Amino acid sequence: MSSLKACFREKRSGLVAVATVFAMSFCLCLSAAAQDVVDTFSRADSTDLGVTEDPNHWQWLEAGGDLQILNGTLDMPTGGMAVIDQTAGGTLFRPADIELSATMVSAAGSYVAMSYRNTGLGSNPYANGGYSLWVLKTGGVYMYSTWLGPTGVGDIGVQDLTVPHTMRILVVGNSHKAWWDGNLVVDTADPGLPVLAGGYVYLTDGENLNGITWDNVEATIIPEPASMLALLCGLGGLFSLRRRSARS
Ligand SMILES: [Ca+2]
Ligand SMILES: [Ca+2]
Repeated sequence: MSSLKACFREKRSGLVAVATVFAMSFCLCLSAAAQDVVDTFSRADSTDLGVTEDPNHWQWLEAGGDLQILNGTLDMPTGGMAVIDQTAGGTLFRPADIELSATMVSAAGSYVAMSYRNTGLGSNPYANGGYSLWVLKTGGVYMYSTWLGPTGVGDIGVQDLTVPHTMRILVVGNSHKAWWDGNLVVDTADPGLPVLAGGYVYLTDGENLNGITWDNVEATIIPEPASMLALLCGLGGLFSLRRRSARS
């Protein structure tokens, strides 16, 4: 009888330990997921960009030009730059691994670009350390890395950039992938990657364009592998304990 009690106590303390690990891991992942950015710019026309629509309310920083909310979009003049900055509580948006997407229209139709993991602020993000993905109207797709320079990574044929297109970027470690209107157009690795410390996300007009209109911006921080591993271990431990309980 006493050995039965001891066995029960052991099993219960094991369950508590695994549940604690699981809860902590789950919270870690939730805190990462809670850093989502969503903005459809569905607010009144204003030269003040305000904050994003997700519950975090990230601040938009005008890093170049006078940007404005116009007809439910973010309207960016030549040389304009918008940066997702921080929450009112001071949490910084400086992800390393991220999924990023937006709809964009280029008034002059020359090219469109988004920058990420950028190490500095300023009207020319290419002068900082960081990455950008461009699609040219000629159909050339380029990935710019401070460490490798502009690298042609695809050709998708002539594009009419004066109508809305969607760019989606997924960067994890040194893997960079991009989709254009839902089609995978970049799948490459940057062997020169020196750091994974993260950086700013820019919506960029470049220096010699004629304005871009942005809409439906979404950004999600990809949880660190350590958090994911802890979550999987927690789940695995819970399931194995349940299996053992069911057998005995
Ligand atoms: Ca403004
Ligand atoms: Ca909109």
